[in-house]
Amino acid sequence: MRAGNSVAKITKRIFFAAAFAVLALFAASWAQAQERSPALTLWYDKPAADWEHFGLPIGNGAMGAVIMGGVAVDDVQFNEKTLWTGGPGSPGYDFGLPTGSLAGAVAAVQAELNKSTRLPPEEVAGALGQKSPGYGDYQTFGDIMLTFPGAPSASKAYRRSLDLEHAVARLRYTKDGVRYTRDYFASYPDGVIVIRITADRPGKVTFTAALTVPDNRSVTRVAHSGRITESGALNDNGLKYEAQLQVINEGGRCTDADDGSVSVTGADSAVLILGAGTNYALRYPDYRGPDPHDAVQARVDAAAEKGFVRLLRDHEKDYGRLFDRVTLDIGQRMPDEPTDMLLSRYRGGKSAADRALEALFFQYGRYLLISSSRAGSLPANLQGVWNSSDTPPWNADYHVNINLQMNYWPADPTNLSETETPFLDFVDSLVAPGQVSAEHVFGAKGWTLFLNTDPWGYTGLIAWPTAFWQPEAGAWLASQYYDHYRFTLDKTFLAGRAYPVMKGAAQMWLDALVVDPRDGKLVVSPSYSPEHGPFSAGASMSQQIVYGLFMDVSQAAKILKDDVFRAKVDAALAKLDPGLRIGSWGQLQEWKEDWDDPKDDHRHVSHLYALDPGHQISPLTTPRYAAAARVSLKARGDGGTGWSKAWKISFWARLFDGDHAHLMLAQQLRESTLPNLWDTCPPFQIDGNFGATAGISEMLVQSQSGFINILPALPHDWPNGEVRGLKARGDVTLDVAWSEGKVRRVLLVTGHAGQIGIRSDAFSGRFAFVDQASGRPIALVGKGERRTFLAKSGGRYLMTVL
Ligand code: FUC
Repeated sequence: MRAGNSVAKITKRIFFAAAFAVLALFAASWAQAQERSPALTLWYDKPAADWEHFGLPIGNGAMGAVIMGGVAVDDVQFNEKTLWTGGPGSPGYDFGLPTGSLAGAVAAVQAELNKSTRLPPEEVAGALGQKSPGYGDYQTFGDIMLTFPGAPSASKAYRRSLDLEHAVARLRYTKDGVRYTRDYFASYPDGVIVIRITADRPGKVTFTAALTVPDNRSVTRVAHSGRITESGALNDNGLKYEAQLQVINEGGRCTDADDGSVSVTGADSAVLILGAGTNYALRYPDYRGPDPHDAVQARVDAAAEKGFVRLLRDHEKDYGRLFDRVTLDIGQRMPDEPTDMLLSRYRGGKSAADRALEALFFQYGRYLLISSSRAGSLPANLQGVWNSSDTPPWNADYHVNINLQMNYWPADPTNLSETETPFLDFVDSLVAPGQVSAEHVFGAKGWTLFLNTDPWGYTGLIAWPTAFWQPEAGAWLASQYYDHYRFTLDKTFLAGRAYPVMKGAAQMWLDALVVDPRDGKLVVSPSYSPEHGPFSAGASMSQQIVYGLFMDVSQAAKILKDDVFRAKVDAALAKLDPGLRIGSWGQLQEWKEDWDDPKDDHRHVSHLYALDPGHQISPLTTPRYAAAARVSLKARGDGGTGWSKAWKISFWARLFDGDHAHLMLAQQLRESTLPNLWDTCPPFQIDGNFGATAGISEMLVQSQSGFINILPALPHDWPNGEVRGLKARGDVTLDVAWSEGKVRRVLLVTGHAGQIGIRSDAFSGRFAFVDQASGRPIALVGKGERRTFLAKSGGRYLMTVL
């Protein structure tokens, strides 16, 4: 009996062990099978506990949605980027401008500054600040509420993921042996958000779909033939909106209800297609276009007709064409653990799993940019396109003392040039209202704006003392146009779009700069270093921005042969204070006077603008200023908001300190990154995601100084790797491979014919440099680390270390 018993026990044990092993294998392979790109997938084993920390974003530029993934109730919050309160139609909207001219008040502040050198922000805001009635807020459009009767509130085999390589979010769970899947994506080619609900057994899909909106608008909602149409207008400004959700069931029944919801019962699967729009138009001064009904209806009709398979195929093709251009290998290995755990276990880049997070974070920035910035809509705002509130932080607007600019830093370097179109369209549209502001505030020609703007051409002032005054914002944005030209060498763009915007921004400063009685130099006055210190004349950042723009305009005018304007700008440049001074403790001064406090750790390090994104400072050409910038940066420390840390990645990269740049990336991941890998200021603010992606690209390739610098700031923690598809100024696409911290191979694909300069320490050793097409060696001119060669348009040049 005893022996028999133990044999039975052992057999039982073996049986259970085997069964367990099979189950485990099955579970693992199931988990693997559902991700096509495990290294580029964010995933979680629970529904989102809240929108901000755990929601997974999808978007097609104009529309966005956040996937929470509740099993029994799935709340898909969505946005359409033009749905804003404020602007024309909103009580008192005045573009931030008073009725009379402010030029006299500006002159009075200038006179006061000439006497007293510095003024408290409150005093200047008292003289120049404006109330901002009708400024407005970016709005949540509403929610698709999906309720699944009988579904559990939680499920064991639960997985919610976002595949960055295909831009598809997915939810999986099992109940009573049935596996349920929901796929979500936002299609740019078809202009809709698509959800598919399936089960692996027929007849198992049952749910109700409804649309909800906040109560700050009128609403009518009807359901007809599985289509929910919801329309109305915002109470604040009368902006019309419409959303349509088409539910298409395969098998089972679909019923419309009187309350405007649609129910599907016993289907094999169902597809939901959402379109949304408003009667907003990016057109000064009324900002109104046609009623959104026809366009929304046509889009949803066409997508419904096309069907899920073709919608998905075209979406993946469109998205992949952009995303696939860049790959990054820094020696990462993605562990099979949820992304929130990957983040919480992150220890600063020492392990292959840490590097998996870093590489994922880099590509996430590219994913977010493609998803929130495509031609035909507004640019990415403080939250990209994602916002669940009707009163979001900072109105989820366009701050232009760093934030909007930073959003577009990764566009050109990470080969996503097309995503800049909404930014350029938007800034173009600011010129007309910005001319009124330049005239009103300074009595100047040209255009500008100040701290912040909205989709309603707000180019005037607000009243917040420590931030409202940023008159160089127009110049900064205009320099970004020229930088886009430097990447693309697109002369049609330069002549037709960039130059008029740049010239207008420069014109404003030709008129508005004043002579500083201290030294006879031209300065901005009043001038303010963002959100920091007193008002003065000629703060470093103000001067560096205007100086940078004038240099750009002078070069552009030379290319375009606008000699008359070039002469004016060159004459002003000769008298302009460049905003570069080394102070008593070796720091780069933040103000014209040596007021810097070595203990100050403010998040803005604006006086390093000339280092990044400007290019007046470089360790190679201006080593003294670079050393001073380093002293300032060290003193400010490694803290700050998310965007501040992201900026510091680039600062350190441009000082060629890869380890410190990497440390800033680590700080950002540790302290300023939410479990869904959104950057947090706090709160959630997307600029830091974009800034970090740009910063990583700066660590690997730089080209701001007229030549391509290969691996200028490679950290010791990334000894081996390869990046493919980064862009350098001069229309060059690069692949770079390295090992043991040294360049091994560089492929340059040149879009334009001309001289290309390269800097690499590989040139001091043995190397081959050949034209890939012919296999023939190419003559390089120069010595040491810097070489130049004559590239063909469409050329491919390979450098190999021997
Ligand atoms: C700038 C920053 C703030 C915040 C705001 C939206 O003014 O200084 O920290 O990011 O933008």
